[in-house]
Amino acid sequence: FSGTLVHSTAANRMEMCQRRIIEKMVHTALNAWPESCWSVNTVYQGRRLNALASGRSPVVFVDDASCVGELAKKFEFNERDVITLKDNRQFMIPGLVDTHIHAPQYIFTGTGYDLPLLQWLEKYTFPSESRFRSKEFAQNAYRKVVTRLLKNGTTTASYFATIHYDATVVLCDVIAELGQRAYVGKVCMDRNSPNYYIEGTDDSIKNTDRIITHILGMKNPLITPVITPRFVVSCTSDLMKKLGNLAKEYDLPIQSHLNENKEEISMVKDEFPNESYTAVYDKHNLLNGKTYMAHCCYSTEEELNLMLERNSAIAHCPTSNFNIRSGVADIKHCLNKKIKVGLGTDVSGGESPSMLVAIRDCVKASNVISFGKSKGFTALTYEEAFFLATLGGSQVLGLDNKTGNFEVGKDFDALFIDVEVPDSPFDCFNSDDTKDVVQKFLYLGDDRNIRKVYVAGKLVAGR
Ligand code: XAN
Repeated sequence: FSGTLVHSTAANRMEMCQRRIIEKMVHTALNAWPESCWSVNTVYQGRRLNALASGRSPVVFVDDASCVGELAKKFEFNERDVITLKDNRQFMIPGLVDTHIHAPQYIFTGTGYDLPLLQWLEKYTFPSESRFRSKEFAQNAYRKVVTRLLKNGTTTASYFATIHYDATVVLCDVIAELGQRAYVGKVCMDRNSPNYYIEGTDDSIKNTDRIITHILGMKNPLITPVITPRFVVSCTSDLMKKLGNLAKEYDLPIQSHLNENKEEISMVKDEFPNESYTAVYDKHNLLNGKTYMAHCCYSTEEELNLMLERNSAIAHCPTSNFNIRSGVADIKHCLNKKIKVGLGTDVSGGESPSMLVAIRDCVKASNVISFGKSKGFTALTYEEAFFLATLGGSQVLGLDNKTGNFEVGKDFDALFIDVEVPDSPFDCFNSDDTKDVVQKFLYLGDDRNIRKVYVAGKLVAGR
């Protein structure tokens, strides 16, 4: 088993070669993965796999090292950009997509799991987020969280920042410098919040408009602004309406929280007794094909149907749902209904910045759901969870034309995995077949196994 990965600025000129080879690769992948794996072409691993990619250029594969040699001469590849995949202990997977993470909450992740959502927000979250009024503080914290995510293979992340404009600019600058693909939202909240961490409705709108203008002005194709009302509990109707207008004016994605915790839901019910939580967002023009909502643990059939009708998506955050004892979302049911679903770490509700943990907890959450189901129910498989962490996530963010798998024409967002690094946290044996090796990595691996991380063809982490 051998292979070579090449980066070249000339790669996009090789369409003829591409097509023949991609067919071969897909064939190999189809043979290697069972039908239950929805993303059959997301793991390319096998005899003499060679991937060819370039700067921001499309993904191209070649299947033969000697062929790469010829192409290298013709297109002047840089030797430095050639990786040889030694055997089935080294493989490439698409970059991981975290559809829901609170960047500022990284400062207290791993602590404070003794309280449920609303009390957790009050005691731990709001005091921590308020510290981002200092740009200097933000600079240090945001550099750490983005670096940590890249190291763990998160090539795309959808961030909640804080209410602060300046600190959100800092987050964008750090993301741009470190080369991640990201959605960034300045958090909006004008009620039910402590006086040290709240904004007026007009300020919230003004600063959202400013951050949108700033991000669009960066002209960085990897960074997108996202409209971010914290949740109904902390936003007035006036604020939500105005945010709905901004989303429409700029044609932007929208992210928020929905049906996470019973106490939260009853607060919304008290205020809007005649409509569902989901319908409240809808009424404020915040539920459309570019909307993705975190959690949805308690969404009713009627609410899921409304999401489906609007083509809105779910950011499933099982780790957080377990930690702050919110609930468990029946994601199998949502997928059966054809609702788009991705995975989120939800740091710091979720303690780990690693999407591998989200993948594992996604399977476990589905197992928990299965306890209350009758015989015919099958829980989500790890392959399905892997799909949610890659292509599923990119669909949620509307980025599936750019990332999520290695389809020819997409950007090269990829992880080079090595399960036999000297400090690997697990062991493989000769009898392990290819699928077992990938499964072991998903269940037991960590950032030590992620040797190189590429976003749009650029090496952004690794050695
Ligand atoms: N609802 C929330 N849920 C969560 O998991 N984290 C948060 O920060 C938050 N804010 C509102």
